[in-house]
Amino acid sequence: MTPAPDRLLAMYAGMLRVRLFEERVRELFAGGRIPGFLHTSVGQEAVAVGVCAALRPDDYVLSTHRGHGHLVAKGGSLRGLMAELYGKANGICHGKGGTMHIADASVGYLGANGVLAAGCVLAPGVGLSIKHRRSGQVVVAFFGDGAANRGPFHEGVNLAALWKLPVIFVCENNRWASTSAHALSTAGGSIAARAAGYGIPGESIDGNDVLAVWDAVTRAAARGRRGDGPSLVEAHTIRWVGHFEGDPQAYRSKEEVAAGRRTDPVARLERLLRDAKVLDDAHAQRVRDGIVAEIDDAVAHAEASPLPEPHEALTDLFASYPWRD
Ligand SMILES: Cc1ncc(C[n+]2csc(CCOP(=O)(O)OP(=O)(O)O)c2C)c(N)n1
Repeated sequence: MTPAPDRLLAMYAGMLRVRLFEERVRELFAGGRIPGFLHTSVGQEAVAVGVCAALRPDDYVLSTHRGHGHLVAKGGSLRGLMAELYGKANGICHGKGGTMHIADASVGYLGANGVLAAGCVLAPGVGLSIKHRRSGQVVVAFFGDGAANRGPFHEGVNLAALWKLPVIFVCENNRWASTSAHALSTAGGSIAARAAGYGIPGESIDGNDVLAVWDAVTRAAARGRRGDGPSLVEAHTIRWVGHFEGDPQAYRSKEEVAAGRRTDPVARLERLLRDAKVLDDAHAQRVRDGIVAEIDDAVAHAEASPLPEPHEALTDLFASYPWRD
């Protein structure tokens, strides 16, 4: 199955948007403009974009500590996200979520999460709500290869499989869990193969091929919407940058990172589009210029936005319950 040319172009622009956004975030962080501690997803764009391109706008995603790309791909506003990373009052969560606790329910982004594999146990809850409402939606739980070795992954997959919930578990296997190599920390080798233990489909795919990701998630979403239950997709990709910004990466070689860059998912789709005569130099430049202008605007907006007022420190921290007020 191959998407129409306009959808391919949208995937290309989507990946470039994530790439350029994350690269700008890295620069801003290094220059001291963005506070705190953050993880970027440079190199992993095909997973975020391939997954979200296969979803409906009203579908949900549960993200991770490396979640900017997931939010951008799900349709989150660059202005709102950038201002949030700055901790400013105009951010999506009014500056109180930051990189690791941002959420934007308006686009179905139910939250980044600093707790590894937390999305795997939240997803069955979301899936149960979908099932009760018979809304035909699906929910994606993103998690890393390191997170797949935590209990919540197994608990979440078990429950979703038992109750046939419309959940798609998407493992972004970028070969490293912080400083721990996948091969030295993961029994059995394959995370996708763990699906068999729960009686659900598990697929291992090239996560640097946006079309392979889109195809696998399109099928998993159709299965979820039919009421047949969850799927597990293991997308093999590469983190081009440190685990966190400022990571000296003493645990891996420069050659490994250089080899990773040769599998560039953005350049790969660009080549395909150029070969198919769907994209030429002028068009590619227009796409890039448009994205750069949008990022410039998001940075200007974040810089100009105020910090939250001290008296607002406790506002929006707790959900309001309809039966209370
Ligand atoms: C429950 C829990 N344990 C430990 C950590 C600290 N920690 C943050 S990121 C990370 C590695 C995560 O690796 P992986 O799941 O593969 O995701 P990646 O960082 O590669 O995207 C660890 C151990 C945490 N955030 N949560």
